Amino acid sequence: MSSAVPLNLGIARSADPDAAGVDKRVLLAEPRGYCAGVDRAVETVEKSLEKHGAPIYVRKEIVHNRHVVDTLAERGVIFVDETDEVPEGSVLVFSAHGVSPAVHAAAEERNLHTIDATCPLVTKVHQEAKRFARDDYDILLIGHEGHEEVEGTAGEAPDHVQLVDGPDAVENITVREGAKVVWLSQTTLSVDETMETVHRLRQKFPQLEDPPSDDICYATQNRQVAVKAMASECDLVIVVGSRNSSNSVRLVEVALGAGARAAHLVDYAREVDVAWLDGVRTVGITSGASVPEILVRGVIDLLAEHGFANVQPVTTANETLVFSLPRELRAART
Ligand code: 0O3
Ligand code: SF4
Repeated sequence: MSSAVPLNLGIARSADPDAAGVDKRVLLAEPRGYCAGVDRAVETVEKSLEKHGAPIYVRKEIVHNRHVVDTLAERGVIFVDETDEVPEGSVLVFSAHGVSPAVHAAAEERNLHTIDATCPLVTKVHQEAKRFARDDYDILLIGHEGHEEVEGTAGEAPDHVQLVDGPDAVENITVREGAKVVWLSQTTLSVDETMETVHRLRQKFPQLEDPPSDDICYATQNRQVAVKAMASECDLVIVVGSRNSSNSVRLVEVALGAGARAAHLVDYAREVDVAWLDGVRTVGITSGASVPEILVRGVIDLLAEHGFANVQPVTTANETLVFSLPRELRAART
C-alpha cells in the first residue's frame, strides 16, 4: 500500500553467549509508540485543561490507552460516553478517533464548547466518505464493528456506507445494481488482512474503486513493518498497548503472522508473566500508537532485571510528522 521503507535491522548475534549458553537480547522496534495524531490529541486535552481549568469533559477515551486515560482523569478530565452526560455550557473534547455529524449537532444543541481532537488523517477519511456519498457511490467501509472511528466515519454518510468487518464478512455484502463502488477503511487495521478483504471484494464487485490515498495511516503501517522485520527472530514479542486499542492488537497478530513464536499484549510491565521468558533468547518489544514511551521503558527495565540487558533497535522508518493543535489552542503549544 505505501512505498517501501528501507530496512536497517541491526540484528547481529553476539559471539559471547552468557553462562547458561543463552545469548539473551531485546529487539526494540522503531518506530513504535505515539503517532502524530495521538500526540496532538493528548496535548489538546492538556492545553484545554490549562486554558479552561478542570473539569473538562472528553467524549470516549481520548486515545485507547489505560495509562493515558487514568493520568488525565487524575488531573480533572471527566470521560463520558455521550454528550448528554455533559453539563450545558461545559468544555467537551472529541477524541482522536473522530465523531459523526450527529454528535457535533448534539453537542451544539447542549451549548457545549467543543474542541475537536480528531486526528487529521481520520478527518481525511471522513472527507472521502462525504465526497463519494455526494457522487452517489456505494461505500464499503472496512473496519471493526463498534469501533468509535468507524461509527464516526459511517455517520458522515449513513445511507451510502456499509461496514465490512474483515474478509469473511464479504460474502454478506451486496451493492445496488449498476452502482459505483469504492472501499474506504479504518486507519488502524492490519494492512495484510485489509488487502485480503479488498481482494475478495474485488472478486465480487469488479467495478470496485480504490480510495484516493491510503486510509490505513502511515503510523499504523510503519509499526507493522517494524514488528514484521524482527518477528521471525523473536521467541517472544511483547506489545505494549491496551486491549481496546485496535492498532496495538493488530501488532500482536502481525508479529505472530510474521513468525514470532509467541506474542502478548500488556498495558504495564507488571503484566509480563516471567514464565513467558523460560527458554527465550530473543524478545521483541514494540508499542501501539497510543502508548507513552514510559510504559515501554518499564518493560525494558523489567527484562533487564531478567538478563535481557542487551537492547538492539530495529529501525525501519523515521517519523517526523507533527500536526498543529486545534486553532484555539495553537498559541499554547510548547
Ligand atoms: O483506533 P485504535 O483503537 O487503534 O486507537 P488508539 O489505540 O487510540 O490509537 C490511536 C489511533 C486513532 C486515534 C485513530 O486512528
Ligand atoms: Fe492519526 Fe494514524 Fe495516529 Fe490514528 S494512528 S491518530 S490516524 S496518525
